Amino acid sequence: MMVIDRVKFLRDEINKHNYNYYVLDNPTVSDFDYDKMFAELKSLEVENPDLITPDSPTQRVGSVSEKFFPYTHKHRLYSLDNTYSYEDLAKWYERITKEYGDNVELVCELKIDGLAISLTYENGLFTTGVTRGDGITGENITTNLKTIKAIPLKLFEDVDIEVRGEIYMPKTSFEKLNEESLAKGEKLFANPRNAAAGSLRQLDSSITAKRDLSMFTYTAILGEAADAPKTHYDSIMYLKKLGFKVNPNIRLCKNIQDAIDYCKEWDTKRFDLNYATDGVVIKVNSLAIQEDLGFTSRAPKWATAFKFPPEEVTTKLLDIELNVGKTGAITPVAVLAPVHLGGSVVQRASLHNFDEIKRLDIRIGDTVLIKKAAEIIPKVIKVMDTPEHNSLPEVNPPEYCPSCHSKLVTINGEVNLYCTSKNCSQQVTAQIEYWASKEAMDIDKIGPAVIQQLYDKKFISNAVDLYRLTVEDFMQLDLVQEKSATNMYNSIQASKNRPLARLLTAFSIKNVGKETADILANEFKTLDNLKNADKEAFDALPGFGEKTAAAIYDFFHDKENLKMLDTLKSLGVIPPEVKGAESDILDGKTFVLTGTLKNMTRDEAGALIKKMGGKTSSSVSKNTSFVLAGENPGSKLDKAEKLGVIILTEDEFFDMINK
Ligand code: 0OX
Repeated sequence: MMVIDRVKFLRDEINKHNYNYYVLDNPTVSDFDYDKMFAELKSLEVENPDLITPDSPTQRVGSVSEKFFPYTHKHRLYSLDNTYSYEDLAKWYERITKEYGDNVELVCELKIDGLAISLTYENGLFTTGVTRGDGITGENITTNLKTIKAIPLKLFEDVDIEVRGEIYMPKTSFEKLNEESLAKGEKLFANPRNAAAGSLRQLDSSITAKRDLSMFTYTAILGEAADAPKTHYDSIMYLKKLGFKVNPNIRLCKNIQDAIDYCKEWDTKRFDLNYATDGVVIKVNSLAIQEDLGFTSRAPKWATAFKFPPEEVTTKLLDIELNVGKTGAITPVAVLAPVHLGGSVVQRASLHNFDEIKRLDIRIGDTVLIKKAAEIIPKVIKVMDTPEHNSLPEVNPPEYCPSCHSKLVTINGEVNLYCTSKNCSQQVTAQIEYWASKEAMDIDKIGPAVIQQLYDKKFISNAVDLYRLTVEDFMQLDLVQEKSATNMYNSIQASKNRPLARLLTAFSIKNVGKETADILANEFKTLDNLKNADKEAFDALPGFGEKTAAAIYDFFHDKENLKMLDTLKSLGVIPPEVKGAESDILDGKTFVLTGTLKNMTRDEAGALIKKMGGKTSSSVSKNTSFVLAGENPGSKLDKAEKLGVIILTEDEFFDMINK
């Protein structure tokens, strides 16, 4: 074979594998074989530089530029009108149907939260890639864009075309990048969008090449050829045919109701995706109607965006409050100027601990970026650059408990500060609140306000005292009548025989949450067995570290705690003995559930797994035995694939347990 043929073969082969992996998400070669072919191509090209073509995969690696050059777009990149309301969507559609008749077809696309760019291809070859800029002029970042493997260097047809799309960084890659930066002591990115922007802005494109960036293409600027697509949907299919990566969740809709249904569906499903989205873009499907509708001064009239409630906003930090938790841990809480975030008004955000305050250099009076996290309470992720920041005083960790004023301590080199007083009122009320919570003893008629009153009026000084209260006691609380007093009393009585795992959870032992308590209860069956167990027995349990084992052992060997256990028993708080699992077919197996299951909810599946002797966990690790994946699985599936964890469909899972 001539060298030129071998070079062409390698180029096409590598490009095909790139396309399968980065555009279709369907790997077709091992890393080893890929690297071998790449090295061979590289060395043939070094020997024969005249054989290098612009679409060679070797042309994706970077070079250093001094600056980016401005580039005026041939066709302006418009903005998008947007709304948070379905009513506005209906009004927008009504204006269109008035002119073009009922049932104007629409296309719904997820609005990718990345960076808009424009790519030009001449004769099928990628020539120029430009940032959006102000829509009229952007920056030429072709060299950086060439490193992104989802961007084809050569199309499957030799056409002249300009396309637009969104560059993004997958959520898991963003997290990994931040973990690495943290380890190296480098600056962290606030979100995947900033990480993508920072990666594209590199003058040294070999840095961009190392970042996992991808692109969804959503606009084709087409010529007037007779066989050119006539609808937006067909133009997207055409982009796909040319070799571009398009978002798979695009949907053709008959009318605005279909489009609203799409928005509602993705309002929650989007959290299962491995890329950030901030809304839905709704476009008129017919290109003829699009052209007829035209543009306002800033946006097309034929498209609109439905925005999901924001997950991140900036606001002013008014104060830092100190909270004493049920374990005595002191957590700083941000008091914020109220803002809308993720569909509700937020006034408080978590600051984790004082190391975090120092790391982010948070000062009272700062403007901060807050983010809705998986937890209910949002967190502060970044301080915005403002002129006043430097003149504000730094925040120092407290020395004394804000509630009982005892000296705070650190334990085992942890970052948290602890109040270790047993008579700290905030700590004790936090423990009682947790005892009564849904997760623990589930005393549903006793909330934080009632607990605070009972405590302040000295009816109770700990959770055990709840079981001594009478209906008459409750009637002495503010605004409590006989009926609700009876309900409160009854809900306490009803908690007396909760399962052992719940009681163990209610004890607020450090590091012992619901899942750990489940394991302890299943393993030891009774409180007496737990009291008699030695430290090694706890240490030997799967996933139990030395510290957790010690905390449990110490709890069951503390004089006051043993007295409390006796008192609980005498008051009738007696958990039934734990029976063995109904089957042990899943003994020792840990499952992670993701996506929507057809035949049951994830909670039901979790209960079934436990009944069969298995365990569930919320995150995938090398200790995960199986991932049970339903429809639209999230990033957990990607992680499982990376770690080589076995992925089961619902049917395969049923086959397994029915064996
Ligand atoms: C996105 C996205 C952005 C076409 C004319 C105005 C908006 N972020 O995912 N823009 C558009 O379309 C342009 N579509 C999208 N899917």
